[in-house]
Amino acid sequence: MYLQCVFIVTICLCGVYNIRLCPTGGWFYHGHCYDFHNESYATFTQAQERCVRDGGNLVHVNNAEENAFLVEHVKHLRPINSWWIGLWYKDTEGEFSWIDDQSYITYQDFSAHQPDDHGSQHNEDCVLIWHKANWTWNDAKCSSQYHFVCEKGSVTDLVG
Ligand SMILES: [Ca+2]
Ligand SMILES: [Ca+2]
Repeated sequence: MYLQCVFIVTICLCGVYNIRLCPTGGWFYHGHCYDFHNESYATFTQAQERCVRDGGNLVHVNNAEENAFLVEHVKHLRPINSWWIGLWYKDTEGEFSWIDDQSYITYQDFSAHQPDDHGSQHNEDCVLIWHKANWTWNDAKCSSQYHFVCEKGSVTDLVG
């Protein structure tokens, strides 16, 4: 009975949010699987290492729709905190780039007055979805610890 209820509730919630689970765990969205890690806190590097170990990368936010999918999840997960995404200031070329394919940003959702590099003190080189500004983006210190989201390739990669 308990399991039946869990199953029905899961089906209903997934129906409402138009989401479903990946065959290997995580949330399925447009052919990719997403793992929301809120069980612990990690630095940007630790987070990326964990994502790579699981066969993915820190999430590459390609467009507003994918960003909305992420925000819809993270704002409901507890404890409330910020979430690393796969965007960082890898080098001194003056632009943020995505960690999975080194591409520069075409879409971004930075908060007002961000990125600010902490008042130009040059110590904020990694980007997160910021719980303190309605889930918009902020550049933060890479050594700070937050939750994080991993994104894994296509479903055929996962099941093939
Ligand atoms: Ca993506
Ligand atoms: Ca900042």
